[in-house]
Amino acid sequence: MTDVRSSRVGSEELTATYDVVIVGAGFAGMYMLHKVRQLGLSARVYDAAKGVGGTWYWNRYPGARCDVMSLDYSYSFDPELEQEWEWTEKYATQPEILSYANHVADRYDLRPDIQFDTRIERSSFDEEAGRWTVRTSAGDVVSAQHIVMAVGTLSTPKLPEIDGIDSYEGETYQTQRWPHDGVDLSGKRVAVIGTGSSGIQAIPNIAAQAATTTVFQRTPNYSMPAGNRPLDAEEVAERKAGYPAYRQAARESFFGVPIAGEPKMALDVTEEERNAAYQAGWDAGSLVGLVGAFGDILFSKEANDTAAEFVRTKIRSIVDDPQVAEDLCPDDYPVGTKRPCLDTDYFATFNKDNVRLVNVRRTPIVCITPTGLDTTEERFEFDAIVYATGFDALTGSLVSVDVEGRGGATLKEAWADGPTTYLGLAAAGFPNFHLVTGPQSPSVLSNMMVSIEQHVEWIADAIEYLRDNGYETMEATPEAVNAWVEHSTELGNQTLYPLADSWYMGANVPGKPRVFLPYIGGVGPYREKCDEVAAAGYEGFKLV
Ligand code: N01
Repeated sequence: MTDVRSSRVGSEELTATYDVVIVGAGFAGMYMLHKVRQLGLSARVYDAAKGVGGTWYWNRYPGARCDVMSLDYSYSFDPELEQEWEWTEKYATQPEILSYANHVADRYDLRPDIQFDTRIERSSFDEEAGRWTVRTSAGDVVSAQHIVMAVGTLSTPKLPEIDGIDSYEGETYQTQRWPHDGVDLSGKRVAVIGTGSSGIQAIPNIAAQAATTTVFQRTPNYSMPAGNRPLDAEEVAERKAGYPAYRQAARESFFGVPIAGEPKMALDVTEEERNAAYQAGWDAGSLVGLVGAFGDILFSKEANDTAAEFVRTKIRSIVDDPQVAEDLCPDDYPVGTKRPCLDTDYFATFNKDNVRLVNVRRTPIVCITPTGLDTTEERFEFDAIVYATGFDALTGSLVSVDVEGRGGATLKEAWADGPTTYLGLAAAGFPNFHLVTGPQSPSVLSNMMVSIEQHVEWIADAIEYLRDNGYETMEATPEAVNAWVEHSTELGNQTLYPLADSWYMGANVPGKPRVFLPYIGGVGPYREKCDEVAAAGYEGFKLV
């Protein structure tokens, strides 16, 4: 047991005691620290990286940029920050977002309470003391009343299960762990495996340098042109002048980005009207441009087919070689049910003489060799292989920490059949264990900044409520968790998402339970539900 006064836990000496331990120094962890400090509480943030920024610290591949507009993908909690910071492009580059993260860390003097280069290895709940004991890779053993898991949703990189992967003797790169000093691929024969958002952003940039670029594609993607451009001073001034109302509209919206007007249904309008709306969505260069064009696209396969065919027609019009165009056309899952992508010249890149597409559905990769890779039909030699093969999303980074809750039960065991949370904020059996943008919350189906701010503020309010009302712990009840999981699953099943083998469904990780991981009830309605729970004295939580 932890005796805070004697600074010991069992036989181990405590190195420190905090009110709150925060795991992760990305946008969630940094804001959480800021909020906790405002409550006058002590906190320590741990992050395995050597700097702040979370996903934007690690994902430095060429072409990495946000695909939510920079004027939306930014904190709203401080009017001075949002007025003073100057975004330069419609979609900010990774370096610009990282410099924003560093600016935030400096502006609120966050660094003294952040310990970099340190992983949380084990956290266990001491029932008698009602506190967590947290052990880090740096040898810290700290006691905390609360743990906030601000670990991000896409933070545990995933390599493909291909035989011989370790035998390769050339240069190997992963988009999710790109070298910080950059990579010079000029004159090299480069393979890229993976055509999700990361691959689709990286491939045109790699192809601009490399002697040859060979893209190994398993599943083609519905990608639209980002239409990136410098921001002009007038639009920035206008947005900044209207920020309070705009941010509020984002909080109340479905995806965390305001969409004007009530959407019509695709099947209620004429083909001309439909295609005009899709064209407008395509031209807008926005993730919600196409999927948000009509209210039934994510719910009706027939409606979805009209949007999917629109994208396929575009791909065929861009790509010169008809067979390559067909291979690039997604046709076995509805548009929007795998994360859509925004690109800059992705499809046109396949018109270059030195770029080749290999459809590994037709000719699967057999193995990686010391000098390249073999498909069922061909032997390839490369100077470098780039893996753009994604993440163990939403749960990977939560269960990789050895978290022991009440009775020594681990989160990994508790979630063996899929995550079970209350509101994506808490899990039964894990008191004072708070999740930021956890599974079964809108998280990855939203503008992450809006969802991060909502969760951080909700958690900070809850911690304050406990303190001010003489409670030590809060814990989601099994009944509340079951009801929320049932509700979240039911909503997911009303959509087309389960039709795709996506990371939303956990389908990209062998052995991971196939469940719909995020919450599709919409950012605004979800926020209302969370606020109601808090207003009712944290209904669904047991407060002790
Ligand atoms: O990862 P992914 P990502 N052989 O999982 C393929 C966010 N993000 O890093 O679809 C061959 O989407 C796999 O094929 P398949 C965004 O939310 C945002 O690109 O499983 N291929 C797929 O093509 C995004 O959704 C931004 O058949 C294999 C690819 O690897 C999420 O991060 C930028 C394979 C993985 O795609 C993840 O994106 C980047 C194999 N054995 C990322 N194994 C922006 O904001 C896997 N693949 C812009």
